Amino acid sequence: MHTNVNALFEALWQDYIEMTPSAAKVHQLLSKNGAIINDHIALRTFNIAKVNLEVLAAHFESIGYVASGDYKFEAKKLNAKHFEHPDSTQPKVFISELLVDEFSEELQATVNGLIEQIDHAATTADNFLYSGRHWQLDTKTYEALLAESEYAAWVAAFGYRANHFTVSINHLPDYETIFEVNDALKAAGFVLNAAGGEVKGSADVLLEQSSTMADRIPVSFSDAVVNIPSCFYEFALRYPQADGKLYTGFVATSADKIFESTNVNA
Ligand code: OOG
Ligand code: NI
Repeated sequence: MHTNVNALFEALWQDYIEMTPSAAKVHQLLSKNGAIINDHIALRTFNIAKVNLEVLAAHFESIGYVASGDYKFEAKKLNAKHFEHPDSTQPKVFISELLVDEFSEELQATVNGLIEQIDHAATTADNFLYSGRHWQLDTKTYEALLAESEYAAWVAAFGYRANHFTVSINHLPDYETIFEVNDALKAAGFVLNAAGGEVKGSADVLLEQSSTMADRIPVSFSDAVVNIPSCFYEFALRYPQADGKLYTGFVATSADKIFESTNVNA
């Protein structure tokens, strides 16, 4: 496991921009007058003991991150937690896991078959969180997963890596509102996730979020190379709580729609 927070995020970022060609362009567009501060990153996994949420979380807990919120997504059959670092300038981390046992016998058998192919030692290696796929996958299996769960298909195709980075709008000198950010993105030709409206949340819930639709990149399956949605970029504006500090949690009804930024049939 990494011992240095910055080294871990730098490695996650390098992998993420390889998966997400638009991210470097968005980063450039928004960072004209200064560095970008990341609000959070997100990772996805299956709730199988070898690779569950806790296994991913251990990589962050070992460098000081603390579990700070629990979320449930009943329709998508997902659980999630978010983690915070004592140094509040470090990105928050949102980790979700698919409740595999709530799906068909076929999906369970497929996912167990993928996870069995991972070398156990790989899950605690320095690079696990940006190590990608550890298994063979053919297009038929990908399509079968997709029919039951967009999320399952995404993890099967991409494995372990940041699903998105999130720009903190609070720290962008040139933008006051999320609408200004969205307008700049659309004017530059980026496509936003409109599920539930382009802006998820509101000042009332202390968090507004928007995201691009995931890029499509060529992915190698065992039988073909196919363009499928990879990763996306998110934008978050946080509001102060009664105590004056910015809200640091997530909003499940908004997150539910952010997940759809990697949908294939969007
Ligand atoms: C996570 C979706 C939720 C947020 O900021 O609410 C999320 C995912 O797509 O893996 O990131
Ligand atoms: Ni997010």
